[in-house]
Amino acid sequence: MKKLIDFDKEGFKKEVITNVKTLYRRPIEEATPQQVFQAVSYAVKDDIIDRWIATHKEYEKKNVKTVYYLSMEFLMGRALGNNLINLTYYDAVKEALDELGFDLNLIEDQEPDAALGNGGLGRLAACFLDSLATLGYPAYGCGIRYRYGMFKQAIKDGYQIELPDDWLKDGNPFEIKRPEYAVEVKFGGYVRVENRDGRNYFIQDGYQTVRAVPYDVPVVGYGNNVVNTLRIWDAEADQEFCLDSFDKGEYEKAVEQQNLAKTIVEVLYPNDNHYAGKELRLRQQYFFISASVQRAILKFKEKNSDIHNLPDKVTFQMNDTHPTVAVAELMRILMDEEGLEWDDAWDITTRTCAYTNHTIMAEALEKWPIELFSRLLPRIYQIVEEINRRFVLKIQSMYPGNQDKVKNMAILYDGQVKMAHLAIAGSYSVNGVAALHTKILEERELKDFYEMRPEQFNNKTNGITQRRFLLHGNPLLASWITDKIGDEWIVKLSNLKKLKVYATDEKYQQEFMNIKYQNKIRLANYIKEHNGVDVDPRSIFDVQVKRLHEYKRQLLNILHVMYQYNELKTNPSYDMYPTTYIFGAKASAGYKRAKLIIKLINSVADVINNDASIKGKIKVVFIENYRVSNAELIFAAADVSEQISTASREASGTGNMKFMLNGAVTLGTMDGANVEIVEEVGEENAVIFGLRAEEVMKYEREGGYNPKDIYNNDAAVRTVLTQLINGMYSSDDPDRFRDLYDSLINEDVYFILKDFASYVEAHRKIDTLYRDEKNWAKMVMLNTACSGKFSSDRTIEEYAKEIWNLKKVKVTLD
Ligand code: Z2T
Repeated sequence: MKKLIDFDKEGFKKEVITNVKTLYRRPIEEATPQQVFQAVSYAVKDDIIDRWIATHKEYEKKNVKTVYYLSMEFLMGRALGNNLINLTYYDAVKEALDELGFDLNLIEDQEPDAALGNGGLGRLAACFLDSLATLGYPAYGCGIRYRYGMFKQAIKDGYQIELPDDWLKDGNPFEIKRPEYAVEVKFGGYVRVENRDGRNYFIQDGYQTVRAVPYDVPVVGYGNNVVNTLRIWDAEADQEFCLDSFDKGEYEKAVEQQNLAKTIVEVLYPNDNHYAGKELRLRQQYFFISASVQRAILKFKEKNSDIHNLPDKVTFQMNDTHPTVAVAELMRILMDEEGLEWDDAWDITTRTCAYTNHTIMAEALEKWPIELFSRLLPRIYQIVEEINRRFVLKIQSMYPGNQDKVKNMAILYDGQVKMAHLAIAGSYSVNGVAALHTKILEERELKDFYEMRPEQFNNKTNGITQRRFLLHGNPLLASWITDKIGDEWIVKLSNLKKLKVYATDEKYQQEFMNIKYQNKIRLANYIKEHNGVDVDPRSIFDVQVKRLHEYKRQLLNILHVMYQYNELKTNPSYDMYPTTYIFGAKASAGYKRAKLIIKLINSVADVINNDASIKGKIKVVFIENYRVSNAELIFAAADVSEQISTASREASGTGNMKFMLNGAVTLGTMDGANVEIVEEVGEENAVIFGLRAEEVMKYEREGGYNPKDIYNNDAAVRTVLTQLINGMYSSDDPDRFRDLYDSLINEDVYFILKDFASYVEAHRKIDTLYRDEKNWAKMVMLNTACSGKFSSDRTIEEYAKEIWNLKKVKVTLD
């Protein structure tokens, strides 16, 4: 498999030298690493372009069905290394650069992450694009070209500071602006009716318009010449309108127009699993959806004469409810521009749109005030009203006289537009992202919708791409695996099961654990350089990296660290294996409690890391600015994977899969995809604790539980809680963490105290297991060996067959 794509090393070196010369008028010896990065990227792009053109020629020739993955977020990370990997000449380029006197790793470090996403949902979209291209499925990713992506996190005095992510400042060598595909998007104004040939047409007037201009980013498939497109939209002022305004002397209007365009794509909202209800966010949604859907229809019409065939050629997959205005926008285009009647348009729309749900967290549900929605999108609102009217009629005919059903399922209710209901009404498929999550949707959250149309519901357990998170992120393990079982795992991860036979062999155990050790040294060096903290690579690396959210329970983790520290200090017989607790997490800028938890973690780190009396048994490290690029280092170096969400709350999780793939043991609750991880690897090769989802939901139905019972009965818990408010970790301000204390004592909605004892026990078990070196090695090797299911290639095959009905395409270069 290695030599899938030819590589001309001398030619490549020449091209890099030429690029440095023409871009910077410099000889290669004097080029900065950033300049070399640019020069190498342009050389790589040259190879990509031919395949990109060939791919689209093939798609057009075959007039294939295409999926449009509509997403507000694509958390792509860096492109250069990934593109080299997928072009199958990463090692060759490394060699070529060596010969020119540069280290590819350092060159890769010059590239900013493309952080156009928050966390799991955005990274999933990026993994899906990688798998779609690798499997040869025709696909577009459609999103927004945010001027500023996910903020850069700095830690100052233990507090999170948000800094702007100026990711485009040096230019983005891989993107291509496509002004020839620009379209207009209309906001505001009013709707009037015009009668033409005896049919009423609805016309939006008095609107403001924004020009949507696409930038195309290549998505390279692994070793197969396929290059798909991520199309991200930029907003520009409408030039003609502006000129017109200048003529009339309406200078202010013109400037206003400029600003409207600029602000739309200015910044990614940094909320994970949280709906903030900002008008600008709705503008962003309609902006990229209108542009994407318009362009998709125009493209369809180039090759197809009958709009009724749209569902045979196009699927719009909506990544959560954020793109759900697509349902109404498609209706608008079909009726107002293609001249179809309602029933026809609705039939086409509901055979073209599909919806993925990513959370059951109530605070994430999008419910737009009708006042705002109708003012910003008057024609779209009219259409939503009619969708709702007909949908409510359907509910009433199925459940005569049952007002509860209308209340629970209507799209318009209580002065709000409920986007999830619109998404379900307008889609032919509704899927959850892990088996447990889908079950909870069917049995609880979306029960009424499931009962109305059970065949609409399906599960698609998430996955991750092994190309980035093993082949690129963990080169030592990748080549060890290839030595053992060949390299087909790169495109067929289920092959990893062939590693099972090595898991009990001492020689191979040593090789595997030595690779883990090398990766721990690599991470220790990163931590030393970025945190100034020394960590011992021989200690257990216990890692929790993910967005900071109460339901993910980083607080449970750090409370346990505080507990262990107490044991070390007060219990002479307490013995623990040296452990390094590693955290990485961004908190949404407005999420006070989450930010306080970050401060607590850093405060605990300060105290414990500087207490010589515990002889380095515990170290706590908070890795600043956790993101895709440093995640690759972190997963490779982890021994223990903390997946400790309150059961039922984490829809799937995908970090859990990246840890497993890289040979870490899951310490987790029976939540999201953890359930399936345990199913694959076996209970004895994971450490599971805490309430089960059923139990959590039962408590909730019965009004919660009483955390004071635990406070009163568990002395260790009492001590730890008291330390939140006695200044032990906040001597300058003993009340700093009182909010956390109060929330735990009074409500504890995430069952942290309830699960505490069980979590302590789980950690004891990890400690014991780790000391048994051979068994531990076997466990981690089996985790890698059993992770095949969690490739996004498997996930995408399921979407392609069961939802999208896509056909694979082969691309050859002539
Ligand atoms: C997000 O990252 C997720 C769900 C959301 O619901 C929003 C965002 Cl930004 C609206 C996550 C889930 O929390 C996680 O469990 C899941 O693995 C991931 O989406 C991908 O499905």
